Amino acid sequence: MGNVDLQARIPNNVDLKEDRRLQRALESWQPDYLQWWMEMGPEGFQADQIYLRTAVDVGREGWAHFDYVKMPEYRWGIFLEPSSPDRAIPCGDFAGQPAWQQVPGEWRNSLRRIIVTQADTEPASVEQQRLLGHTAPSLYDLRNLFQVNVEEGRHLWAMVYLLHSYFGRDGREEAEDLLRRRSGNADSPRILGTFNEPVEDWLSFFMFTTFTDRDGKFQLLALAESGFDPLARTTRFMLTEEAHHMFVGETGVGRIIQRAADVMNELKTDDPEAIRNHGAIDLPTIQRYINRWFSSSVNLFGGEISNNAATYFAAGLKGRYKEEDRFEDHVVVEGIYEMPVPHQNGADVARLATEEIPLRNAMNEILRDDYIGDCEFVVDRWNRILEKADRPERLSLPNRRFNREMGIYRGWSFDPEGNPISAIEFERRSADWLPTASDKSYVKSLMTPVLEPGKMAAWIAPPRKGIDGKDWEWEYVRFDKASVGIGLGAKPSLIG
Ligand code: BYC
Ligand code: FE
Ligand code: FE
Repeated sequence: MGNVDLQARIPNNVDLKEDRRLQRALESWQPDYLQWWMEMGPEGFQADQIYLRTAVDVGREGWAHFDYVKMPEYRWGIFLEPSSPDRAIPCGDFAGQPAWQQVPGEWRNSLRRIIVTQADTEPASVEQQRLLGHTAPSLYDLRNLFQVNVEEGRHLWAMVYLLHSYFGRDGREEAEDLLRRRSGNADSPRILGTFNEPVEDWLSFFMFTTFTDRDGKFQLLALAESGFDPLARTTRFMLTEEAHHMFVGETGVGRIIQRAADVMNELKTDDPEAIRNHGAIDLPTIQRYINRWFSSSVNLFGGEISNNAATYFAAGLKGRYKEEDRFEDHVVVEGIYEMPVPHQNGADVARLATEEIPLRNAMNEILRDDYIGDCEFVVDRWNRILEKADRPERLSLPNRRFNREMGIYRGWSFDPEGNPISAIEFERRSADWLPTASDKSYVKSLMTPVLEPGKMAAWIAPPRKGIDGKDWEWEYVRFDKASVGIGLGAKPSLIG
């Protein structure tokens, strides 16, 4: 593998110029990608100068280069972590054998399917977020949104490189289909549930980048343990970018909580109506958004008891989080996972009975455990904000069984503590637990753009610092004079 070629049409560190066929295939996909970006990428800001970081190297230091760029001119590239020549398959039936540098024939379809599923989420998230720029609370936040968007675009490139490079003709067809499906489209939706749900306001965006991008983190961590070495190496580099997405989400929600706490202290009340009248978002509403986006993201780990997951592990296609460091037994033919499984109870309330599931079949649930643990840390840090503000209120994660649409808990009702309840009871309480129409319309009513340097919307506290050593007040986006006024509504603060 060569050094980084930044001058090439497609920047890369995979010696693309040595493989003319592959280079031609990717260069012919590139204009389709750009067309998709113009149609489905951030609406209304494509001519503006955004202060973005671009990947220029994969080294521990200095891989990121910051500068103003117009998004369509962003240098989307292909970057893999360096290979280690003696890497072995970390887990499953072939643990210890040399890692695959080519696709193992027997698992070609499974591997393609994993890569396509991963790939599909990347453009989906860009589509879900495409209108948010119009309602950004500040230039700092606008810039962060676009940073996330261009990097999700690069993640699509990372997966398309694998499809083109290792899966021949069907890989090229899959790559085209990735630009054809559309988030939320009835005829050709994106593959996984959460990626078809609208992200219409910034509270949802910050919840999405906290909880849904964090599913991305854990799925990528599982793929980083793949015995198929090119997949492991590309996902390892993607993880370095993912960290920023979760930072955007966690600090975004944190700043909304901060603002709520400040207003409660100022008004000396916790009455949601009073908080709203003061233009902030009350904590019960924030809790309902946590419940909604966490429960949706928990679905993304697949079924609790899964033959697919067992196959992926056995074949060494996916490992566990930190497979090499955290486990002794990497083959896992023995061992059980004790799982509460719902049973019919005569009534429509589930009866949970513990069942012993062979570990390999519980791999989705094992990864979900790690994910939930990580989410708990996030909520702890949010609660520290309340603690520091001398507030008695606390936020929490709902139980994993709450509000599920995939897996063994689907079709049953549970309260946020995970207790089985009837569907009628769930219905009766759902306005306490999930965002209501009035929550949504209140949050939407706050979404008026603030796009002048140094200003911040009133429903969210400013961040402690900005990006790349700058203040948060800095001009992270420079609007193209010619386009101001064209997308009216988009940049009202600049008009007149
Ligand atoms: N929605 O054995 P099962 C990210 C399907 S996020 C709809 O339970 P399996 C990002 C499943 O395909 C990370 N369908 O599941 C974040 C199967 O279909 P078939 C994305 C679902 O296969 C933010 C059936 O249900 N990466 O990167 O063990 C912004 C039963 O399958 C869902 C990956 O997902 C769902 N939620 O596990 C940008 C990694 N869940 O066979 C980016 C790759 C399951 O009946 N994917 N199904 O047709 C995988 O490893 C696995 O496919 C899954 C599912 C973990 C998703
Ligand atoms: Fe991604
Ligand atoms: Fe992400």
